[in-house]
Amino acid sequence: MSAINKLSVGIRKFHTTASRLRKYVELTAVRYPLLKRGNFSFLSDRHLGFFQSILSAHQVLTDELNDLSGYNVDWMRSVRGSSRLVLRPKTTEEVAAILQYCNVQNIAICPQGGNTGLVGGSVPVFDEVVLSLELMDEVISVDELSGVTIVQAGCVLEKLETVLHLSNLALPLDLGAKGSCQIGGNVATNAGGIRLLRYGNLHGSVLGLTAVLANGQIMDCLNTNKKDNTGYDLKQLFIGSEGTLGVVTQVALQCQPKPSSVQVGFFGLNSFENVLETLRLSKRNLGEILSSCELIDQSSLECVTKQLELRSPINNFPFYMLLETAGSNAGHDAEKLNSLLEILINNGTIVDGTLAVDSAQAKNLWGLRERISEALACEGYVYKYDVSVPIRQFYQLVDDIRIRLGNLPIRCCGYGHLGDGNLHLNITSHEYNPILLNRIEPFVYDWVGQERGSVSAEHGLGLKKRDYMEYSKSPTAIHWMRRVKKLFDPNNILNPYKIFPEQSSTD
Ligand code: FAD
Ligand code: 2HG
Ligand code: ZN
Repeated sequence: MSAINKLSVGIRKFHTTASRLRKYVELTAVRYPLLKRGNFSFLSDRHLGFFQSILSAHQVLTDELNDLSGYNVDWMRSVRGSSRLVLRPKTTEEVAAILQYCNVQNIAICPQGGNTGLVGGSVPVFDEVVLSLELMDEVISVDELSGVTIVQAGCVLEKLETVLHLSNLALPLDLGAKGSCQIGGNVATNAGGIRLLRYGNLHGSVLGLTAVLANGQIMDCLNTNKKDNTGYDLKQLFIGSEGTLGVVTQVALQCQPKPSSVQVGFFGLNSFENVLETLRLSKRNLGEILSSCELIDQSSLECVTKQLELRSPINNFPFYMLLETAGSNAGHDAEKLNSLLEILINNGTIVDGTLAVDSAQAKNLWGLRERISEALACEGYVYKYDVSVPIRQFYQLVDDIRIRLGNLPIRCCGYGHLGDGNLHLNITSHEYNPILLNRIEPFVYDWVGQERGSVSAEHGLGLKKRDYMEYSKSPTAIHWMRRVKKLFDPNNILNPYKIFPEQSSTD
């Protein structure tokens, strides 16, 4: 165990460009004046004294200027809370002691992982105490034979990936934020990412977890068996619960054999019909080795190349696709990909493209896709929509919103996990513009609702999407979700203001 933790793995915290950091971030309470602070206790010296008595000095941060600002602002720099305290427990027991006390004292808590969430869920809205998992970053065990890996929730995804590679294993999930996001945050958001097509979502890959409930009780669901039908599978409740039902402290993951052969191709296409045909034939011809199928439109590529000074091997296509295969036999995999490409090129579906010859090239191609969010953030304020839509309608929403918005925004672009029907529609303007926002919303949600899509495919609801849950969930489902929340957290101390719309007195 300890051998794993002693490994020095150089994890790159994925960088934030200086221009973004300079951007002033309005307080959430000011930007959203209708939000009302819940009837929670205000932090007192007595409370602080208690936390200082159970944690060491470096686990209790109170310096607003030097320590707290990064925990109060989200990655997008779009919401800002005013917490005066960050607690950094190291063990499940410390988390339990904190929550037990907060529950009795009526202190609101905002659990925080790597703070890469995109829906305003990971930072306080008002003065909630931030409970950061960042010091709980140990890889507890890795079993090469079964692939079962147990890890503390605060472990950064990229560190875990590096450790797993040493045992010839691979994670079942991967995402552009892997240099900063934590496995606990991934579980709490049920993060999707670029491998979901191959391995499915975390409801399948998480074998077990430990969560601390609002009252401080430790719920041990750290199952490591592949099969376990002994009653309700309670761990599933915490996957995607966005810190509102409990704090995840440990996770048991089903990992996969590391593929020995990976191929990455980047292609230009002249129409969305051709995109769909490429998806159809890729699924059919590549079968089990297809590991990613991503779409990038012209505007997204233009943004990522311009803002981050990246170079694309091909240009001037309305659509680009990034295909990846991952398998165990290089010759066999290459044969499959080549015969697919032969068909697609001969029938004119793919016009131009390139195949990475080594891992450095593959990384560069992936950069053109994975760094789009970062590039968009350089343009100013980003209106982000992460929707599931029927695959034939995948791009229609981007076309429709462009017509609707005219030249109000800087850019409307669409990209995403085509193979999973998950579109990332992004719109940018120099700064936050409520008039533009009112042109976009609720239009986008109505559009998605009519298609019976999902208004949040993978990022969750957090603060920003909480009022739109009803577009994708029935009133009965929402009613029972509220009942579950009440059962687990009767005092509503865990991530208040998130996921659920404000309840009217008649609800
Ligand atoms: P945070 O952002 O800190 O928190 C997210 C939510 O989880 C919050 O509600 C928080 O309260 C809660 N939480 C965090 N840790 C815990 C815990 N231990 N217990 C209980 N609750 C907790 N998302 C995708 O799904 N797919 C992608 O491809 C993807 N790509 C991204 C690329 C970039 C560049 C960025 C910036 C973000 C991306 N995201 C993506 C969004 C984000 O990275 C994921 O949602 C990620 O899972 C969040 O993990 P985190 O550790 O940063 O959690
Ligand atoms: C991705 O797939 C992430 O790159 C982020 O989910 C999407 O920023 C976005 O809209
Ligand atoms: Zn995504």
